[in-house]
Amino acid sequence: MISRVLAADVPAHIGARIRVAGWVHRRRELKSVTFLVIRDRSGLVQIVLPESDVPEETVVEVEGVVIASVQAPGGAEITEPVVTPLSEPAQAPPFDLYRPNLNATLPTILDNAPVALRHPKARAAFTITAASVAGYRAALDEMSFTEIHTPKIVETATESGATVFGIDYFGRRAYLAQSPQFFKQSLVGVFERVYEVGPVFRAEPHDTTRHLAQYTSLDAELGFITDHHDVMAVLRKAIAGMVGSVKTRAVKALNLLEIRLPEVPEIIPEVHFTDALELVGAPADEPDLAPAHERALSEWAMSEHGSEFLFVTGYPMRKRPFYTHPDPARPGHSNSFDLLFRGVELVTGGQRLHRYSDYLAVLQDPEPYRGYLDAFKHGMPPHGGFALGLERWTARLVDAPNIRQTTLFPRDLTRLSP
Ligand code: AMO
Repeated sequence: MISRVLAADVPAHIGARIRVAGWVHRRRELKSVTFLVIRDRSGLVQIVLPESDVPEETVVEVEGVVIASVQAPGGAEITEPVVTPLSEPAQAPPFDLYRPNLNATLPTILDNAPVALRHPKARAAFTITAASVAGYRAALDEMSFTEIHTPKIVETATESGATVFGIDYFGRRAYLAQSPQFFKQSLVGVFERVYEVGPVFRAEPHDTTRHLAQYTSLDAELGFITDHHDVMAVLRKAIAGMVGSVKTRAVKALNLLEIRLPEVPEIIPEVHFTDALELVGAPADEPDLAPAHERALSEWAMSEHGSEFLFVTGYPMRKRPFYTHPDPARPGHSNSFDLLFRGVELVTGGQRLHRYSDYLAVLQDPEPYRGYLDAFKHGMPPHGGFALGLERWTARLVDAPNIRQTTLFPRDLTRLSP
């Protein structure tokens, strides 16, 4: 059998007999001729034949001769084809995959995710996600971080106790990990610099456009820092690596979605939490930033610094988890930060407590954290880290109004399938 040629490479084979394989993306019947557009992972190619009744989304193999054709996508088409169906669809999708956009509501798209994701634009967002992760890994590898894989079934909540999923673990109470927080901190004691790309779980009680019950967290943690600014410098490099990777690996997706990638400034502007409240006109005793504040601050960063990224530092200690390191110079504030990107919080991070005695001082009941605290008993360097929400990142890159559009199979308050 002749070997398979990808759709995008067909124009390079004019005059040759070739074999392509894929899905019937579109069937167009004219009076005396039928056009089948075949879709594979590389793109589309047109087949011309006298007649055909294969329905769209049939999986086919086609052998035929390539000729130049100015009207065909890519400037070439396949004639004299022998079309062999490999799998016939049992049902037509509830939308036309060949139209420029999926004309369906978000619930319909999500209910039919396995087929909706075949739409070139729906799929493109996920090639951008994949390129982002490749860039993240490359950037951290370059900075001599070690990739780790930590348990997702855990003994205690790490973030807010309100958003943890409890499970039955052989008759004991266990939880789905909200973050690899404790593990990544312990492993600084082993590798000094670690990162993880993995799923995390949040029992988010609200139905919002930026929260999922399961999302992908890009975590990092590093030792021997002076303060959170060392962490922020690593994060900047990681994001520059992600943008650079998308630029080179996801060219087709970028063009298809007409995406404008952000510039990552050499120095990302930074504003202290107290000044941020003042900038947005919020009361000085406000413990956190509301989504509207984050949008306003992003606008300010753009107009004042020409940056789509903004670090907000020094969040109040009372709103940060117990492992957060206080700011020695500003009582009540922490050495922590959020990174805002295009109006939303994309990353949270900061310096952590690193002495065993500090943890004993902040934890009313250290018993549930015994496993975690062991690392600190045996000596831990000053350290810190961050976590970036992957689906939020892609949503902001492709300007998707809802995070579910950049999640393959979203999990939320009501959705458990597909
Ligand atoms: P935090 O809880 O702020 O921090 O989460 C970090 C980042 O993860 C994303 N994110 C979410 N994305 C989708 N759905 C959700 N429900 C959701 N919740 C959070 C956001 C957020 O900025 N352990 C700390 C990180 C650290 O300090 O290293 C943590 O998990 O983009």
